[in-house]
Amino acid sequence: MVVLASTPAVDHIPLLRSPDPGDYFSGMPVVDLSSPGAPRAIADACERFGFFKLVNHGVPADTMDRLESEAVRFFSLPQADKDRSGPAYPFGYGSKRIGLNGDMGWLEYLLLAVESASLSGACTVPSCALFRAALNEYIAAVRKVAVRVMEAMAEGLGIAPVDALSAMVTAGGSDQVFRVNHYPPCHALQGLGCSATGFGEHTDPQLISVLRSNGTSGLQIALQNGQWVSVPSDRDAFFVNVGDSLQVLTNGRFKSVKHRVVANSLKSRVSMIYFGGPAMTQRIAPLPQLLGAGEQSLYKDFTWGEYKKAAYNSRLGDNRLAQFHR
Ligand code: GA4
Repeated sequence: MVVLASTPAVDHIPLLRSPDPGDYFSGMPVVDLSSPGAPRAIADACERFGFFKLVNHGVPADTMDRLESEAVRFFSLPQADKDRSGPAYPFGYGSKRIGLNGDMGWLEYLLLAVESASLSGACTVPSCALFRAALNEYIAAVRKVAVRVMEAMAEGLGIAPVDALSAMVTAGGSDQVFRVNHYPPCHALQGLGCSATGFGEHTDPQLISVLRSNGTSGLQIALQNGQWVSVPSDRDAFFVNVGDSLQVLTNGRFKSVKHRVVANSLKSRVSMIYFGGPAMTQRIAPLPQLLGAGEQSLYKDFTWGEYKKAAYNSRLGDNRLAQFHR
């Protein structure tokens, strides 16, 4: 493993090799949310990859651009100002440290709580009114997209009611998180043929994650054969991930996708991600409508609260679902 020479602010960040350019994800499923074929295409992509690109989602470019510029403005503040918005846990500004168990990445971020369709009142960060307004407008819009996608998933799976999945994130007490990530360019690595880990490989514990980024690439996903492929960036589209909880609800039919972010040596990457999770007491078990005759759950029974606790006790790259397999 190569390790960056340490500077006062930068702890040791593990590096990884850049993939060959040929490793771009050529077969990426692209779903048009406005098309009648969307439910089938979404279910198919979730079964094959646990991941797809979503276009014609209806969120105005303005809503996305406003949040991006507010985020860029925030991350350009002097470090001392940003640190006043920390620590990241339970919610706030964080830099380089991910989670509570020693994971590191070449990024800074804001981790924010969502209540219903906007920032939770308990989340006093960020304090800037314009940034908060941009976040609230974006969160309301992206959450609607997540709900429409989950309804389409139910339709694609052929289950009723249509809100069998989406009701878990719209229910009172649902555990929704929003994250704004900034991956600064890692100039030190320019021309060295390797790149810094922005966010190490992991699966998302929730049901669904909806990501939007600026035009800088860096996101990579693992295909089911273990091959890593780079996802070409598209600032007009969303990228949707199946999370661990949705894998369990579908008894393994949908796959939670392993993904990671590699920092660029020249350009900043800014991404914003909505994570839709259920209420703490929600039981996470295969939906009865999806179990065939005599089909057993592949997983032990657990609640989202139990799974979340286990996730926060784990390292980023751990296979968190393994301990819940029957
Ligand atoms: C991955 C998905 C979300 O970004 C997140 C992450 C969380 C964190 O950054 O605090 C976790 C990670 C994520 C999974 C395992 C634990 C918790 C870091 C970590 C090591 C906010 C989430 O909910 O789980």
